[in-house]
Amino acid sequence: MSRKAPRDDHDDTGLRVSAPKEWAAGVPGVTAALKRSYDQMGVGRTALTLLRVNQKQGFDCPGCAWPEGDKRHVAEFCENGAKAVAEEATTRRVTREFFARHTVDELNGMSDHWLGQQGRLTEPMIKRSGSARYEPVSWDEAFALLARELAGLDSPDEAVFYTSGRTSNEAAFAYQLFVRSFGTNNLPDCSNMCHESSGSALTETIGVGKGSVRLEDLPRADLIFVVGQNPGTNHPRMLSALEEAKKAGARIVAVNPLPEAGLMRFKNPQRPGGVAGRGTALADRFLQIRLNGDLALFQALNRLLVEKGAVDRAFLDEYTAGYEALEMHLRGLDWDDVLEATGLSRAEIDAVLADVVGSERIVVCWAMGLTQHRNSVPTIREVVNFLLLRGNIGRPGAGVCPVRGHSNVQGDRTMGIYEKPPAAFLDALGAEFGFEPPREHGYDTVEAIRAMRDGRAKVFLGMGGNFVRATPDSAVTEAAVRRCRLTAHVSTKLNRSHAVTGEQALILPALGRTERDVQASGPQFVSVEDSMGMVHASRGRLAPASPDLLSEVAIVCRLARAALPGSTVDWAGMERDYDVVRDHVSRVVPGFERYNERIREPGGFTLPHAPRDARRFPTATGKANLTVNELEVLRVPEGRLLLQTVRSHDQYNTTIYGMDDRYRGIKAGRRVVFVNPADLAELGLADGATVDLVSEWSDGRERRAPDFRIVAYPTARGCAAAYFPETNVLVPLDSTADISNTPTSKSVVIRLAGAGRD
Ligand SMILES: Nc1nc2c(c(=O)[nH]1)N[C@H]1C(S)=C(S)[C@@H](COP(=O)(O)OP(=O)(O)OC[C@H]3O[C@@H](n4cnc5c(=O)[nH]c(N)nc54)[C@H](O)[C@@H]3O)O[C@H]1N2
Ligand SMILES: Nc1nc2c(c(=O)[nH]1)N[C@H]1C(S)=C(S)[C@@H](COP(=O)(O)OP(=O)(O)OC[C@H]3O[C@@H](n4cnc5c(=O)[nH]c(N)nc54)[C@H](O)[C@@H]3O)O[C@H]1N2
Ligand SMILES: [Mo]
Repeated sequence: MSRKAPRDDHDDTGLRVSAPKEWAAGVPGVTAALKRSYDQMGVGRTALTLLRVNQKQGFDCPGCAWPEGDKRHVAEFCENGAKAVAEEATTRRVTREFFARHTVDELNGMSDHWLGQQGRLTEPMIKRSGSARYEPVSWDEAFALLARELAGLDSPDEAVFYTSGRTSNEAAFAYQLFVRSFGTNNLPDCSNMCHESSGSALTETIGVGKGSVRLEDLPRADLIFVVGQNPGTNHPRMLSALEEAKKAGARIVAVNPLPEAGLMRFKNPQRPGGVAGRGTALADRFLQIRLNGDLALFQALNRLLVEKGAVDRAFLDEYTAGYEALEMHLRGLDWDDVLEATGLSRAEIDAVLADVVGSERIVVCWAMGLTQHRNSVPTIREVVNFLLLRGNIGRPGAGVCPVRGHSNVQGDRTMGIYEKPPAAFLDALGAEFGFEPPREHGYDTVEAIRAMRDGRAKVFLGMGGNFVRATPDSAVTEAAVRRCRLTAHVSTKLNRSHAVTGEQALILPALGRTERDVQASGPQFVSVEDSMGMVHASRGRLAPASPDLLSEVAIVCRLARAALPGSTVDWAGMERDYDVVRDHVSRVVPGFERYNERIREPGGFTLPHAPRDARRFPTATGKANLTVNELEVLRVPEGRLLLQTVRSHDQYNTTIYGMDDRYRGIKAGRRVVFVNPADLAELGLADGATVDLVSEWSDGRERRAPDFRIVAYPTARGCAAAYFPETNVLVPLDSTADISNTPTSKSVVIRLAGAGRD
């Protein structure tokens, strides 16, 4: 086979590896952020833009969904937030001349990094049937084409409407209304690949699919678990909150196969103390767990709590259901399984148990390390058991804290971006707009790919995101997308989804968060919901990247007018004045009463959360449900490793900011695979060798990602790590989490092949 990896290692010449860092943030963080901002935006624009991030009169940082809190610093951003802003506020532009110079196939030959570095999209573009290139198209013609293709389908269910998590509440609400007025619930979103497992587990157990912790709970906690999360890179502002909690006396337990820099030690760039010195040691305890070992860990802790009688009887009796069954199940726990699955010693587990028993108030935070496995939903249910056993939900300083990814992914779901909408939501939507919304559940992300692959879906519209690159099984997904009659993307930046297209393709360039949004009634603002259920306004200040951009709200409303000529919805009014959208929301979505009034209060407002606010659990039993979760040890065949696909420090999902992963000691390259030195010795492989990653799955098909450099790294035994999206080709489409259907991007069985081996 060919030894060449065409588009990804493009930029990898000069890869350098050094020892991983122990600490995160601090001065290098700020310097790196400013340097990248100057490169992309120049000095004046950098100052103007970064000072507005997350201020009460400014815009919401597009980086992550971590909340802002009441006391804002002058510079309420982090290195990676600054990179996200610089990516959007860049002064580079992709013009019609650019598209005339490059065929679509040529663009597909370029790396993700190169595509993103070309700058902001500036005008609508079309790739017509049979043409090799994009050419300019008017907005009206673009909407007319979409309308024609949608009208030509045999059923509305032959169209797929994807959403990424940066879309504002206003745009998301209008979008789902359009899609349901058109007649389908095919509304997959990035959440299907992200925190879907959290939503599934929390809805079943506590009745609300969102976290129960607010920012002010962290400093009140005695013990905080950070499980399957790398906040130093992905939620850097969370480190300040953890530092504050520590100062107030909390202990922190990090559970992770990798010793992630930010969890070990933190230098706060917002304070003078952060500049010099060693910073704060954050984690008091580091449990270097094997991939997929968390269900076993929490089940073991629960077993010990029950055995010792260290449970909160009064709470369990009053608020929960299912204790007897859980107790019986836990008594049958097999300790050999626990030690094998976790890779931890009994002494390590006993030590954490002592922390737990000595703590009145406990918070568990988690992210993708828990959600992207086959048993993710049972794992998160077991975390809920753990908290419920000692009454740690619905009181200050305690609770569940799933840390969301995209800055408005939680809000989009609240606004109805969901392929399985609850009946009450559809009833309210239908009553408000006088129509009968479709009731049948739609496709999630994985099902949407299958439908396109099998010719059951023919038109794809993406509201943000990078569908072909973020999804699993890249070869399968790309072939599926290519079968469509039309693929269209509402985007700010060029990405691979513009280069892997259906027969016809549209690029619909949108305003970003940082930009002024002026409609016929005057300047507009939008709103977003953070990871902790706070809703607040976001106002851009920069001049738009091009005069031909439309806001996402305007794009939806104009598309709806073109595609739904008989619609009685006041699309023009919603486009004219976003207050009109918010008025509708206030009557459809519970918790948004007086939306327009409360969103104008400084800092916004908090959505109600029954378990958090009143220990009320709106579940089937009316109580918080303890659950019985079968422990199956994920055993990997001889000579194989379990691979997790992670983010480097220099990327935002599929957007590659740069080629370094500073905290893990990687410079100028991304095709690396991190493996424990003891595993390398057993496999007879050496640090620095080049191998192919070959994924082995029960369908018998081999999936291969060629040419990765081995990096000996202190990860847990039997485990490997490599960056996504280069490794998405290895994740089988049908390998998904039970119940949530999330691709298992954190447990892929691989072998290392090449250099004379296969
Ligand atoms: N700068 C930046 N910020 C981001 C993003 C970005 O790409 N760049 N992406 C945003 C998005 S959409 C999201 S969802 C979040 C993602 O935030 P994270 O979830 O922090 O992102 P990942 O890089 O996927 O890291 C997964 C972490 O879980 C650990 N892990 C993996 N498997 C297991 C396991 O089985 N058990 C345990 N205990 N740990 C495990 C990994 O070692 C790693 O530390 O970040 C958001 N913020
Ligand atoms: N193997 C593997 N795969 C994964 C993951 C993993 O850990 N491993 N993580 C998964 C997760 S957690 C997620 S959330 C998904 C992410 O999936 P997506 O959300 O689909 O991907 P992104 O890379 O965040 O999308 C980036 C694109 O969004 C567009 N964009 C940015 N800002 C805006 C905006 O304001 N408006 C509009 N209209 N467009 C905008 C830009 O054109 C940019 O190119 O990936 C998933 N895929
Ligand atoms: Mo995500």
